[in-house]
Amino acid sequence: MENLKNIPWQEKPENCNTVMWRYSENPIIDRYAIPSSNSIFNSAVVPFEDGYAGVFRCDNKAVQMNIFAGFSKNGIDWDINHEPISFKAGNTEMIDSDYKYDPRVVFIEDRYWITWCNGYHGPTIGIGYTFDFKEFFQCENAFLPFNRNGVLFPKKINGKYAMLSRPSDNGHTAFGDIYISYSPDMKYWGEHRCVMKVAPFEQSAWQCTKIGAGPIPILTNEGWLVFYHGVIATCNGFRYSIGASILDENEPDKVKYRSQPYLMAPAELYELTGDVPNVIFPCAAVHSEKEDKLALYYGAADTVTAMAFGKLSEIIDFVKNNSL
Ligand code: BMA
Repeated sequence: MENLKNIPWQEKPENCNTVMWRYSENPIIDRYAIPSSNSIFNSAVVPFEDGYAGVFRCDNKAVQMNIFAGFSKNGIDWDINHEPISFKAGNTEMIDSDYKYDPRVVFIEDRYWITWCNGYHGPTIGIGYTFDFKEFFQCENAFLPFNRNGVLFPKKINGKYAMLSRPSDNGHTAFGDIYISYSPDMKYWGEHRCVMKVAPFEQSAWQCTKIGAGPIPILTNEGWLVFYHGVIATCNGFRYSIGASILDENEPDKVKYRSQPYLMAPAELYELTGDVPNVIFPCAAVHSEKEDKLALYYGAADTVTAMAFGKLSEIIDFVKNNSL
């Protein structure tokens, strides 16, 4: 379990009756935070040296999607590089990429692994790594197109790397369930198993159209805590909310608990308005088990980056006590 000392944090407001609460100074990253950007959202953060590093999705003013490295002392105020990440060849020479978006980052063993939605004849899951957030290496894509929301587990499970993903189509996919795949070497992926499907409309409509894993799973006493986005197709388009599930520690295709109500749904102005209204999309979380603190990073309305906080123990209890 991680026991970070400098978790970004703000106490729960007195009048708040929900399990998670938003940072009062949201959004933490403005859409124009670097000179080229149209929007900065759906981005990943990880503890690094005496602070934090991140991989940020910055769409430019031609609305080309790419990922950029950034650094922060406190996890809230960020300096994002003005140039996108440039990858060298990792475990392959084939590092084609028409675009990159929705990154996740995790430290495993000796390096920081990055996954993202990689444009290769349509979206699929790109994989790369870095030791220092200066030099980056790109590996083989994990899957065939079309796939999105590739999220690595932070350690090997039964001797293999494990990754959640969401097979999709080439458009604004109107379906989507979460699968798990395993790899002995971060190059060849197989043993694909279904983990979670969309919920029945009449039971939990916020997650009835598609679901996709968000931050890196967190190992707790109950199993793997997985925040995910759930989507409902409304008459005005998709609405993205945030829920959580708990997967079995050693057999993570087994769902132990899954939140029937959402943990968070679009409600603040910066979530309700923007380039794509009514979207909150989590890609990272940092936590301390000892301090019982969790800070969640999410993109808001495909435009800006925001944060929310919660007590780990209360989030776990909420998922257990309100399970589908
Ligand atoms: C998905 C992805 C996300 C985005 C979401 C809502 O398909 O493109 O990056 O946040 O749609 O537009």
